[in-house]
Amino acid sequence: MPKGSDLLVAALENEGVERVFGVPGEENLDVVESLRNSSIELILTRHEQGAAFMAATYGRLTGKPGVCMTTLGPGALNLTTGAAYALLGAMPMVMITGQKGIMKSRQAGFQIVDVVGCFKPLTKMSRQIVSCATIPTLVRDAFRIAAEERPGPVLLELPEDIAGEETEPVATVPQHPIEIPVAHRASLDRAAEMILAAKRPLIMLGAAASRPRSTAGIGGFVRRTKIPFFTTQMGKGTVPGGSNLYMGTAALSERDYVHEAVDRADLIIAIGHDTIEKPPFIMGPKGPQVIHVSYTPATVEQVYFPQCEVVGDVGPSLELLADRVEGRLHHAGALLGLREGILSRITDRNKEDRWPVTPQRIVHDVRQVIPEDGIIALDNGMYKIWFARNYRTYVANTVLLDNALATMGAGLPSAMMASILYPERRVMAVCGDGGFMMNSQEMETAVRLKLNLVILILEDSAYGMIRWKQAVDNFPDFGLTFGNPDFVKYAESYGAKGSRVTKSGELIPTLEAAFKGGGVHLVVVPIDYSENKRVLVDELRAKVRPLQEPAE
Ligand SMILES: Cc1ncc(C[n+]2csc(CCOP(=O)(O)OP(=O)(O)O)c2C)c(N)n1
Ligand SMILES: [Mg+2]
Repeated sequence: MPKGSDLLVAALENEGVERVFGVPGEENLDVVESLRNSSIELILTRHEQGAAFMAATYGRLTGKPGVCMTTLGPGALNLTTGAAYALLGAMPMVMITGQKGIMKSRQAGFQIVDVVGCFKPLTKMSRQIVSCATIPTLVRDAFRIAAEERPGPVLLELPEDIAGEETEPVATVPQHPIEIPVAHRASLDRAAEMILAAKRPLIMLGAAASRPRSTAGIGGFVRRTKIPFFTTQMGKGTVPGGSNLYMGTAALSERDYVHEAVDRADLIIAIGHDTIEKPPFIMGPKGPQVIHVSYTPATVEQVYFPQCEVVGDVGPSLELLADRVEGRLHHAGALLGLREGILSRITDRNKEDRWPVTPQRIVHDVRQVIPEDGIIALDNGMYKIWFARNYRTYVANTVLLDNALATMGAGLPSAMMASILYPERRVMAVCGDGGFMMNSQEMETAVRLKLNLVILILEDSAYGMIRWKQAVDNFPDFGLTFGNPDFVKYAESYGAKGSRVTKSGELIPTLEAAFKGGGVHLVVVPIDYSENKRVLVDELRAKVRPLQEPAE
């Protein structure tokens, strides 16, 4: 007779799950045994956070929920940051946590916290499984809820006595395809009218434009309308940045060079914008009109209140919108004249030999060694702004960054997931010396899995982004510096390779050799963060004047 855990694992197989990431506890041992007898691989990580970041990234890259598993109490609580990462980032993920038996209580309150309650505000659904008979339906529902728009995490708690209970066989619930409705004709007509009336239109690609199902239809819309576009940090790559309509990426909310175009636009077609991102521009009373095109309605915020919404399956809806305006747009390229100026000022000083290396040069050099389909996964730190702003992308989801929860510690695990999914592509994690150390133990997982992965560490011996903000706000320099391990020896102690860059001209050859050598290779390079103030504060303040007063 099957056990509850067999039903759970059969239901996961029914969902096409290939891997479960996690750190099991004794309450998960029946599930571990059922996994041993299944087609699903159990990937152990060295912290539950790593498992959650990997599962969430699987969801982000495939559109199908990634799965992670932990024990009760302490293990489950270590999933909270990963749950929030998936919730804010709209990444489908299923978390399975253990629990003490619910029919008898032989250990009183030992290790018991209300995990289901804890995860209610961090998930789309958080449920305890209370009987074997409901396992197939609950699992089907969990996967469906996690994957449907807006995607996100769900949690199923499986108590150990239900997991170990022998039961009659219960059939799995078959999957069926879900079609998303296309936007209503009236909203398409209204949007078309606004686009036809615009004198200086601009397209913005946001986070939901990067969903695997989004990308084809959006490229078509940009090509057919010939309206120039910019992206948010999480919208990079959906339409090639090499396109002659690319105006830049809004890494700051205002007063960057790209805002010279944004501030002059009279209409912004915001495709897939999700207000969990740090605002790419700030709507004010006198600002441009905004059309919100996405799978779900806009969230109205002080800084984002679109006047028109086109809600539905993004690709097909945009096709219908393009049908209405194609060939009738006389001002499509009105803002294109600003393009050269914006892009050339961004690449300023990106070949300088200065030591330590400037952020601009690091972005430039990384681009040289990453082919168009190669993937960089960023942790969170000051360099994220430089990469978002300066790194040109050609393929969707080739810059994995988190401008939603913006947590430190996800860079390495998300790169590991990309490397597992795309073993033939170059994958690099880009981390600060602070963020890397938050999940550096996953180096062991990466070595054990024999991944090919380069980890680039930008060393300033500080929580640089906060130190920068401290300086910008005129606080004294205090409390934000630290020491580092010898990163080369640290990598070697894991059985990985390690290299230190000692002059700026060495960065490209060191990275190139690291990729060619294969395996896990950590490269550490000192970074000169004086550029943060020189460019992102002084230069922009002097050169970019907003056309309108920003909203309060
Ligand atoms: C888990 C977490 N803790 C704290 C922060 C706040 N924070 C944002 S960036 C940053 C500093 C990052 O330092 P590092 O990784 O060394 O990158 P750097 O800015 O120095 O390049 C901190 C502390 C955060 N985003 N996430
Ligand atoms: Mg740092």
